Amino acid sequence: MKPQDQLVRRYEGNPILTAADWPHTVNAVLNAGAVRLSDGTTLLLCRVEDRRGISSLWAVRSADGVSDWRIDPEPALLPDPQEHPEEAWGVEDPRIVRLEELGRYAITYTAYSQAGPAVSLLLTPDFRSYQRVGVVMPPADKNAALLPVRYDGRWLMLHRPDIHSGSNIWLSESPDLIHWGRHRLLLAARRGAWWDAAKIGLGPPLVRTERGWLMFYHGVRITAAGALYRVGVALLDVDDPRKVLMRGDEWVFGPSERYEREGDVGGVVFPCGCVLGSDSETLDLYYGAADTSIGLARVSIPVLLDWLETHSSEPAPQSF
Ligand code: BMA
Repeated sequence: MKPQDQLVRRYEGNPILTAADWPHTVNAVLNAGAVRLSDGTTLLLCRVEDRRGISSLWAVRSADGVSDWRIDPEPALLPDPQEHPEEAWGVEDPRIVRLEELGRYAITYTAYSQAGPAVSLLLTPDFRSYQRVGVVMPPADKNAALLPVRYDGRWLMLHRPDIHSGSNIWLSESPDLIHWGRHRLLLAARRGAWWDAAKIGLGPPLVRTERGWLMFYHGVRITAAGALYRVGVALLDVDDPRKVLMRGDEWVFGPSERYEREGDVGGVVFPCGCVLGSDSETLDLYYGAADTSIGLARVSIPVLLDWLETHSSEPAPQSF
């Protein structure tokens, strides 16, 4: 096996969750946010797509983060088209970050409607009760996550607007989680033949390491057979996350197994959540496979950071 193939190792029991695990008929279970709760339980907030095509969010819990998933009896978040017309076509792809200062988890998710995908924010103290903050980034925007701490008194959010200049990762600031500004381009899709040329978007929330904020992002390449969704890495400055320190040139994780190549949208791996192991070095990535099921893959953070040191191209300065 080549070293690149060992950077991200799949769990041999994949997929860990599928539509067949649900107590009622659903089309697909995919793109889950993830968090380890204070009692050690791993909680996944799964996007569950019904057979109309509309998605809702369901919490599932496991003691070891791998097996024996218990599905909460009620969904965590159902679209509410009456009160929240921005959710008319569903709620999708959550990312979860613990905000210690507020004693809350912040869940950023895609609110989908005829206006396009928007970023909405949901707060919860315990994954039992939820408070909608509402739309924080108007359409078309998705793939958002907060940073867990303020910088200079302001919250930071990474997100992916779809605009004239392309589908790239932006960073915005807020004093109160409601009003967002100081928007700036952080990381742009590459061009031409690159694996991340068509568009890029944040994967799970950033992971703090000794060498910087580790970012996993998905990169899309359009081929004659359709889009390929693969995963790459970048490193941001811990003192100033507006600075990209490194960006891996090759992707580190891509669709290769049958459950990643075949499904509603074949050729897609799409991580939205990760959980740090008790050794503080191992990271479990939870990813949507072919927009159909959920897989688990494991990464050693030091090994990945060492790889990045030798496989990083000079990040191009970003202009507006
Ligand atoms: C993206 C999102 C994801 C999906 C991916 C691949 O644009 O909509 O929900 O997993 O496409 O189809």
